[in-house]
Amino acid sequence: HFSASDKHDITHIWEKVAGNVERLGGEAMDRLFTCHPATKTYFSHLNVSHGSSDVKSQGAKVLKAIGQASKNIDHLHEALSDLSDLHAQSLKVDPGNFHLLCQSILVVLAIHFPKDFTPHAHAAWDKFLAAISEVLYFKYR
Ligand code: ZNH
Repeated sequence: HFSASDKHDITHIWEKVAGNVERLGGEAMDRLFTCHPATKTYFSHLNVSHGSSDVKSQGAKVLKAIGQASKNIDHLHEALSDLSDLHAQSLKVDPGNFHLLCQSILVVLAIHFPKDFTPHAHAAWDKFLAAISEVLYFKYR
């Protein structure tokens, strides 16, 4: 359900993110923890303070997974199957939190790539991140 132009916008912005996953991912996690402090409880074993290396490495992992997903956009369930098991079975992240992280990621993209982040690109990325989230909490049911 992604059009050719959705895919173009997703890939185009991902290529700019790819070389900078620690910084951009860390920023997205920082925004998540600052705006929604309750989300920090899932990471109580990590150092969640602003700019910590744990925050950067967690952010990098999340963005890399999103980059992998962008290359498998027509079969996200298969591509994210292991990650879906992890979130459903071990981490048990409340599904309501996914939307909050997606918002943080969109804000980071908008700030860093203002020219590329057109309304169409915004819509495409919103749809893409929502589709990833859906796969990650699909196995809860
Ligand atoms: Zn998650 C982990 C992705 C969301 C919580 N994650 C993780 C990882 C990845 C991810 C890749 C790593 C894995 C391994 O290592 O193997 N996530 C992701 C994505 C998303 C997410 C893509 C969306 C979009 N998560 C999320 C949320 C939350 C979470 C929302 C809450 C809030 N995760 C988590 C945790 C973990 C993870 C807790 C673990 C950490 C550690 O290190 O321990």
